[in-house]
Amino acid sequence: MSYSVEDFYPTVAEVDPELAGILSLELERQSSTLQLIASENFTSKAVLEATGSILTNKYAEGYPSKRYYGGNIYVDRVEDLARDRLKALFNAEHVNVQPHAGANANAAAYLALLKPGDTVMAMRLDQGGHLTHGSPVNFSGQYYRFVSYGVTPADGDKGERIDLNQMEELAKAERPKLIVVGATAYPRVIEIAAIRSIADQIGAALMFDAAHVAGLIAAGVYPNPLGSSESGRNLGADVMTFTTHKTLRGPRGGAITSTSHYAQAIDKAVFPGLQGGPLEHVIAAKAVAFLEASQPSFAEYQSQVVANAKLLAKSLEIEGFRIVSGGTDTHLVLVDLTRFDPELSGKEAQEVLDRAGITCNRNQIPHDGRSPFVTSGLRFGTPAMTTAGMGEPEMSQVAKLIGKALRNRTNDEKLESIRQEVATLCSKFPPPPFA
Ligand code: DSN
Repeated sequence: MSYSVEDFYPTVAEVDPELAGILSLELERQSSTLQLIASENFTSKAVLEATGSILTNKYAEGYPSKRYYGGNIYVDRVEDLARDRLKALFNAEHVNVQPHAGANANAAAYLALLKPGDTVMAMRLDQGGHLTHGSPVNFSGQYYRFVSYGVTPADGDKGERIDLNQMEELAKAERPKLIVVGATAYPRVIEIAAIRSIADQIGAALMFDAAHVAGLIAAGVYPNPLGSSESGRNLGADVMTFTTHKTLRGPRGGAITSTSHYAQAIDKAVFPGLQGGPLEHVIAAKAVAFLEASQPSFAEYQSQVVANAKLLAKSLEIEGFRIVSGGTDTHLVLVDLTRFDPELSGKEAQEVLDRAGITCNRNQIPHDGRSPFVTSGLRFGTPAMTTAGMGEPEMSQVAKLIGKALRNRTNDEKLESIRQEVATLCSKFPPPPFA
């Protein structure tokens, strides 16, 4: 008897109507409200199918041809496919597609490059850095000694850039073993060459956390920061970690690329250092996403993501908001609410926008007087709604809806009518899996 893969996919509705009901509500939410969280996207149907595939049944500890379990003849082919495609996508000497998430990828990079207690220099969390860049509540801040750099003061569209002078002084004073760049809320391109030269002055390794911008890099709309150890002096990062589900538009997960110099250390750190069995169904979906990201249409998509973010920033400025760094070079826009209304916190603004069908997240802004739980800012991103087909005219409409909702934040009737406007707009742009 032979089976086709379809035989293995009874619907959730048949097996578990309770869960199916919740999934339907979430589907309705995703397709009738605006998804403006900068770290989210809509994957393709092919990525969804691979993520839900029978590969979830298989244990495969180890790496292709070096597994600790039998029966991996096809799993090896899947993981090799993902690795080869990722290598080509980023022109990388070495790749590891097993990290379960971006945080795991960062943990593995630290495990490969550092010993507990070593000094690491990374971006301040309130100026764009990530929890895994040394937050005291995260393993990174507990096992390593982090020192932090920040951004320059606000100065129209020239300020709030990574402060290279501060970075150089701090590097010379603290002599970190590793410098980490890359951020979760930094809208500008990071100039890797200048930072590489700071790292070289003190003999530090350089890691680029590309969680947010990996898709932009794959498409060539953001410079590839990964260096090479095969061409003499390394002019870029030694290691690049990233997530596969943000701008890269794949399944939830992480990955690492590095120069060949760090290949063995990275692989040993991911397994057996940090993780057990790899999620081969997710690795299959990563393979699909890497293939999709290598197509010309993906480059067009990412150019539109950036064009939409630039227009969204300009339109929000017209609505009376201050835009951190005066604009954006990427997929994200960081809004300072204090000029719009000093009384309005990021927390309240996020909750009001949720009621109006506009999903985003509150975020600290540089030198924020409010805590990370409250904040004075909002972060918006264009990857998801660009996938759904929105362009610049819609971004200007979205900015107006945001301004209108926040100006009418105590008026329930007004918020409900904005929610209807949002639903009408979204109905014209169904994301691909629902189209
Ligand atoms: N979830 C990521 C982001 O939103 O940027 C951080 O982990």
